[in-house]
Amino acid sequence: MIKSAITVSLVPEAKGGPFVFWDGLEDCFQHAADLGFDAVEIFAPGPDAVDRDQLHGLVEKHKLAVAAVGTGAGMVKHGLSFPDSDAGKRSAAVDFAKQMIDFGAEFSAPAIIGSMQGRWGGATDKATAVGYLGEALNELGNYAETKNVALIYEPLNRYETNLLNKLSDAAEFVDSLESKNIRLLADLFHMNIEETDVAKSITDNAKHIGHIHFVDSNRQAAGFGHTDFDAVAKAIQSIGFEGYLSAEVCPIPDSQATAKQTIEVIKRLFA
Ligand code: LER
Ligand code: MN
Repeated sequence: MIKSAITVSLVPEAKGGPFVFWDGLEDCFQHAADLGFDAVEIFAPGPDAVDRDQLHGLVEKHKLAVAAVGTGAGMVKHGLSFPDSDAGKRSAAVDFAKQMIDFGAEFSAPAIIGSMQGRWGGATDKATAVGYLGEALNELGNYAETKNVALIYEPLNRYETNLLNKLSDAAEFVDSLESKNIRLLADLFHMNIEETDVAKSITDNAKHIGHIHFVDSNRQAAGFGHTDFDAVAKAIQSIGFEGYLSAEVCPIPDSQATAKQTIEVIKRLFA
């Protein structure tokens, strides 16, 4: 069954970023439950930043799941990425991601590798950077498997990474790795920039997709931009997707309107 999720950022440095709620876990869980979401996706500053007892309590109280945990703060807050030319920083990046996997796994939630994939440049050429990324994903995919969660890898648009931008390139890349525990994140905003046909890319890469960032062309809530959501929803249904449609969306005009619009569109399209 398709499930819905809404995002919360606990990272002040990410202000202006595509997260719906910004006022803490309690506020987000309350709104998510009131609106009828199934889960919350958490963007946290680090593995120790969240009071885990509080989070277990909120999950229990509101009967909501944790859909996924983002690792982007590793990059945004700590400057860590897998292709760093400094070996010490590469290994710190992998350690950070492992701790985020541990955090997510405590809530049966996968960790997402997005911004931490970094970029090539300077002392590091593209092939070397892609090699470093592959080594990290492989290690993290195997590590996540021991914790009974998948690892989610997210290709980003060209303005955020110069490594892998399209779903099909990312699919080929993860197929070349030894770990078979890596699923792709189809972020409809990045895909709007990079793919020729978003719906076709979803069906073409069906077996790899484990998570969806459900967002319109302008990074606002579904229906506030120009994405053809009838075609996208048809593609998502045709592949038998059973993961989360998670609203990683800018809160424009505000968090409440964004969340309400998202859940209404999901209910209409996937009734
Ligand atoms: C960044 O643009 C993004 O889409 C996030 O999901 C990456 O962590
Ligand atoms: Mn995303």
